[in-house]
Amino acid sequence: MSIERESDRRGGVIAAWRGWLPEIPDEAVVTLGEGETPLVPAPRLSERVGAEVYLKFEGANPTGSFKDRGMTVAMSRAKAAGREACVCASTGNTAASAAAYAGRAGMACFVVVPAGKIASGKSVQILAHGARIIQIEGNFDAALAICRRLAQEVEEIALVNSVNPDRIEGQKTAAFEIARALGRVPDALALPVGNAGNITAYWKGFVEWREAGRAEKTPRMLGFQAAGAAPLVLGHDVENPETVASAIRIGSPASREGALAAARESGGSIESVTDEEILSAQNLVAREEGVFCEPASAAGVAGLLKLAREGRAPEGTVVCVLTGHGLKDPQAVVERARLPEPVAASFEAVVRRVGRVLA
Ligand code: AN7
Repeated sequence: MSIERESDRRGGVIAAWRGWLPEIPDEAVVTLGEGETPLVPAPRLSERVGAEVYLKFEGANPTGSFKDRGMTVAMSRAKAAGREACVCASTGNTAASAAAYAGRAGMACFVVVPAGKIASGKSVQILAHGARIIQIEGNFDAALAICRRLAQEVEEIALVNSVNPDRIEGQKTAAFEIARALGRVPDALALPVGNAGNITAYWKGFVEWREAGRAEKTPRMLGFQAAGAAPLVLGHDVENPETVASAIRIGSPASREGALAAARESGGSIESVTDEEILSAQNLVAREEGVFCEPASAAGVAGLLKLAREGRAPEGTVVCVLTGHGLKDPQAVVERARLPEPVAASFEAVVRRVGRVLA
C-alpha cells in the first residue's frame, strides 16, 4: 500500500494512489491529471464559524468538478474490460466528466439528462467533448433508472454513474489528499449530498486511512442536501425535487445507505439548507475567500454557517468540500448581479464610478 511518489502526484489519482485502488493495467489508464486540488485556508469563514476552516477546491479538477477522480478509475477499468461505450445519467457534472474522459479513451459516450435542467457551463462541456446528449422529459432519478437498464441489457456499454464502485474508489482519494495536506485528519468534513456517492467515498477513504494506521480517528461527516431535494433528511424519496442547486436536484439517492452509514458511524449528520442559504454561502466564499464554486458546492459551507448560527458548529479543524467550479453555472450569478451601464471613455467618467465605490 505504498503511495505518493512525489513525481506521480501530477499524473492523476491512479498514479498517486495505485496501491489503494482496484487493479488497472498501465496501458488502460485514462487520466487528465485530476486530483491534488488546493486545500485553501478560509480565515473569514473560520472567524464566522469559530473553527479552523479549509476549502477543498474540487473545481480545480480538469473538468471543473470532483467527478474526475472517480471517472479516471471508472473509465480506465471500462477500457481494460474492452468496453466500447459508456453511459451515465447526470445533473451535469458527471456527464461533463464522462464526456471528457471517454473522448480521451476513444470510447463513445451517451449522457441522459433532465431536459432544461443542466447548468450552461456543463452543457457546453458535454457538447465540446462530443458526447451524445439525450435530454429526457423527467428528472435525474428517472434518467438513472433508464441508464442502469441500458447498461444491463447492452454488454458493450459501461455504466459510469457512482453506482459503479470504481467511481467511489477514485473519489475516496480526496480524503487521502486532505489528510496528507493537513498532516492529520480534520475533525469534521462538510459537503453537499445529491446522489450520495461522494459522502460514501469520503467516508470509505477516511476509514481506510485509519485502518492503514495513518491516523487514529476519522472526521465527523456532515452532509447537506438542498431543502427542496432532501430525501435523506425527510426519510423518504422526493418525487419532484426542486432547488437552485441543479447539481443536487435528486429525489432518490442511489447511495442512500452509504450516506446514512457515513453520518451514523462518524457521529455526523445529514441536514438540509435552503436555496437562500446556499446562494448566500456561494456569495460569501467568492467575495471573502476568493474561491468561486457553483451553488450546489456551497451547500457544505451553508450548512456549516447554519450550525454556527445555532451554536452547533463543530470544533477544531473543518474541511468544506467545494465540489464544482463556479463557472459551471454562470446563470446563478448573473441572475443576482447585473453588469452596470457603460460610461464614457473618459478619465472623469471612470473616476466618478470609482469614487462611488470608495465613497
Ligand atoms: C457540484 O453530475 O449527481 O452526492 O449527475 O455535481 O455524490 O451525488 C452531481 C452531483 C455535489 C453531489 N456537488 O454529489 C451528476 C451529479 C456537485 C455535483 C454533488 C454533485 P453526490
